[in-house]
Amino acid sequence: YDKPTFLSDRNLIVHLFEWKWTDIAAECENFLQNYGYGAVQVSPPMEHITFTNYNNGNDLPWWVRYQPVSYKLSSRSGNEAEFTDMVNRCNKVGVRIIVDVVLNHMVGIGQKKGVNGVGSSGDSDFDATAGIETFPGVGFGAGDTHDKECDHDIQDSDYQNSAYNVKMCRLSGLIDLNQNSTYVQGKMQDYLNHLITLGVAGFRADAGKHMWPNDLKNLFAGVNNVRSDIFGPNQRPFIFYEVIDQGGEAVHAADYIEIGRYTNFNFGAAVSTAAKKNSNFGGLTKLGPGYGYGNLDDIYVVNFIDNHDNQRSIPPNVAIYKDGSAYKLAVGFMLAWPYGLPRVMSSYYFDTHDQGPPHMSGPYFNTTSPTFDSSNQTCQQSSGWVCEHRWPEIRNLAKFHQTTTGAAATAITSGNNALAFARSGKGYFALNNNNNVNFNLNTQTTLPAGTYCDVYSGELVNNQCTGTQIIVGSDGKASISVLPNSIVAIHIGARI
Ligand code: AAO
Repeated sequence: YDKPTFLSDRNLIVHLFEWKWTDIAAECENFLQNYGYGAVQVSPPMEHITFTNYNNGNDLPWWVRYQPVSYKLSSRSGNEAEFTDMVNRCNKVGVRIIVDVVLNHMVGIGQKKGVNGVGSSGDSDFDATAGIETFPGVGFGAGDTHDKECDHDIQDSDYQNSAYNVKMCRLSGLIDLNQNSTYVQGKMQDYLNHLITLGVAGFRADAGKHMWPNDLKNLFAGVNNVRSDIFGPNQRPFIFYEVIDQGGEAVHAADYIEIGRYTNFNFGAAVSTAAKKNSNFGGLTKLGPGYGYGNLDDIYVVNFIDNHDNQRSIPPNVAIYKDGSAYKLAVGFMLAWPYGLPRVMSSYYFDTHDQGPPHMSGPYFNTTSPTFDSSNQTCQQSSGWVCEHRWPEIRNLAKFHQTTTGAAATAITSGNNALAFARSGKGYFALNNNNNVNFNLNTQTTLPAGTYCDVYSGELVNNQCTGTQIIVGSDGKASISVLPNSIVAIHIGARI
């Protein structure tokens, strides 16, 4: 399950958080396929809770997507026909769909009110017999939960002290399903197999930390291979588990590596700390297996700078789109440094934690589409979508990532808040995180002689470089001067 089911030179995920299926289909065709993005992580597609009167009826929080009501493909992002069309159109241009699957739980126990008309005022929210825990759309009831083992919330101290409670109790009140039951497994397998039949490539298992690895192993063993007409014969779905483990936790990320990859929160934390100038960026050339706690082998990790949760922490402990050049440096490094499978975050602008995606003034459920600047391909701020994945520096480093696939990091230089390395024969990357001094290199690039376009300060447009040009001599050497808080990146795909 740890092998990405992507095209071999497109080992890069973009999380199009809260995008609609129709917009993702167009994005695969119009943009992603051209910049080396291999897969889209989509928001949970199943039927979810909804509110009619949230924020006076003016908004619907994004996190309703993490409260399943049934496994019908009907959500704020679109219906089953639209989902299917998206999967088909993205696959056709070599971009895979990774589905965020919420298997740990159903809705919040306190929020069952209003779902299928159950729990109207007067009922106790915690009274399972009142139908609060009944989900006729999928066929789950109170007996399919962990209520017998634990019918209260996970406590903060459980994260350090009790793996049992983390897995058996409720994650912020969410009705906790029993994945050990063959009946529950069967319902989930039906859902996952349905998605596979439609052509998806794999799954992000939400709240993986809160499920037992052995239950997950049995659950996924009953899931079909991905479609052979798209992926070739005998391919397992690609699966990664959301497990937050930065040390000191009762649940370890390493418990999950037999059954797929895990989300490596250490990576974004380490790179962000450097990008925010709280550690020496030059030290990150050691980033890989064994760096800090829990950075395991390349094949076990999905790396990212920020995700949809921690970009909303106050203040975020990672770099996010609001951090400008620090964010570009962090994401740029992730895309250039050969470790793990990277995932680029793509957001909408937000001011408050719960704020939902851009939508019509009413009904709130109608998410609006990104609009694009025709000259530089970025998303227009007025549409509400940030689209970090389209920022010139990030999209061009995504191309760098693609072009340098499989090439080792060599000629590594660790400077003071600066670093540089070649991707043997394919590219050269240098980063300067100082405020006032240039980072000057006279260095072996490992590249063939020629004039290259720095794809951070510009890009090749009709074979004209809009940024700095770097000349590599016949000995492979070049003089490179990296400006403060900037990057120079050249690769064989952007030679003039
Ligand atoms: C909503 C409401 C709640 C209400 C609930 C039920 O906000 O007030 O009680 O409905 O009615 C999302 C939202 C939630 C939302 C939920 C359901 O974030 O606000 O609740 O949808 O609508 C833990 C889990 C992790 C989870 C994360 C948010 O382990 O799985 O919390 N992430 C996923 C999704 C997320 C989603 C869910 C799961 C639920 O990505 O979007 O929730 O489907 C420590 C622990 C972590 C723990 C965090 C936060 O982490 O180690 O396991 O994550 O705390 O509790 C440093 C530390 C690290 C710490 C981290 C973050 O890095 O080193 O240990 O900071 O603080």
